[in-house]
Amino acid sequence: MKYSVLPISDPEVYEMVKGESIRESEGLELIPSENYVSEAVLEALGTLFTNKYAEGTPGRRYYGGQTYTDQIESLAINRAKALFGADHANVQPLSGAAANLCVYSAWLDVGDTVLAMDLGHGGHLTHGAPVTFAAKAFNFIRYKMKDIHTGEIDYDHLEALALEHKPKIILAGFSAYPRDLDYKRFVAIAEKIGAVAMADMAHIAGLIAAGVLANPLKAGFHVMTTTTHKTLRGPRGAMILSRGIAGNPLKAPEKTLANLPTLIDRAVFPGLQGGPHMHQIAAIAVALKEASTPAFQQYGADVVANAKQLAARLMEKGCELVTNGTSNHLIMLNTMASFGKNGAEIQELLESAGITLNKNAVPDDPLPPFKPSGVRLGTPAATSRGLKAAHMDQIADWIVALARQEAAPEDVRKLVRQMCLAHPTPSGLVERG
Ligand code: DSN
Repeated sequence: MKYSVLPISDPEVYEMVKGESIRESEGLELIPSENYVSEAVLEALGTLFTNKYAEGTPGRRYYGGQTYTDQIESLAINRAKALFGADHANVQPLSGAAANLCVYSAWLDVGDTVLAMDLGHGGHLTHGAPVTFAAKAFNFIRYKMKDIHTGEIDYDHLEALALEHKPKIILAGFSAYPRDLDYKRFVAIAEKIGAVAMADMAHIAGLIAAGVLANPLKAGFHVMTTTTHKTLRGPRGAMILSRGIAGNPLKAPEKTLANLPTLIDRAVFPGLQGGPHMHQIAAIAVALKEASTPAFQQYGADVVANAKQLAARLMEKGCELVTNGTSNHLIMLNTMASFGKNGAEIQELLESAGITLNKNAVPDDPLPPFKPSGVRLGTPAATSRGLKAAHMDQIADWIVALARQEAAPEDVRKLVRQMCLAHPTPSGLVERG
């Protein structure tokens, strides 16, 4: 990408942007929640929609001058609804954490109970980890995997917890779980107790859009949150998708399932957020169009095929993976069991060879979060630059050789750079234009 004004007006910032573009171009990104947006998404993100305040929803704003903001937000909403088969979409949440909090505050009263996946078994911080504000306001109880070797959720225990505690929300979703969920089972349990079935699909929204993984809304979930920047390959941001039609958000409706979309709109604004970031919404609209193409369906299939190949090769080399493999885009590698090194050591070692992933706790980890027993890695970004199965084998071999100190980081770094330069990122290097 060419920059003509920034290098002159603020060379300090320009040098940092350029440095990041070199890091992304020459390094191998395996953090499973990261990806590379297209140049079209980047251009939309850099538009003058950033100048505009637009509190409210299309057609019902608190400020004037909304001709194009109404158009762009309606376009993003309609594309989101079509792509995910939702009746209603709110594209204003600034992040996944905000989106989840908006759903909690739309449906729950302080002290109400939510049944969610245990953080240590793959759930997410925003699903009520004790350090969060949500955990102060609501009562979170936990379900887990029945067997960490297969990854199967303990659905019988989940049902028993639901019947005993009568949660108002049953939450399906994860950020460190390498398998798929049985959404119909979640819905059946939620129906027994009249709970809202909520899915947080941040990690796999792109795979759902591509038709590679099941869509919770189609299985009967009431509401689904997602970020827009992971497998979905859009800008940072989030959406809340639901069943049912929204009414006038200016009037407080009764807390019924039929009113859920209106309750959500009111929870986003004025409940928890102010003005939406319209430049971000413009870029989300572009990403949603890209995600509705046959090329994106192929991308989703390739992400999962690559992850399965990477997992298979790591296991062939003697590595221990949580659930013994993957069914989605991510892999949980137990580095203590595989190499006798904690996740932080492996993260640092691989980074010195140009490979980025993140340290992560493994289920029921005896080690602390800053030095946990494993790492989390995945294929969304590597697949966006066109890497295929043979590259996955090579990457697994590098990881194992580095971890076992059979290869020098500076040597691997050169090979990583070569592979990466042969498969450029969508926007490539930042240069003066
Ligand atoms: N930070 C994201 C992840 O890495 O999974 C989720 O919030």
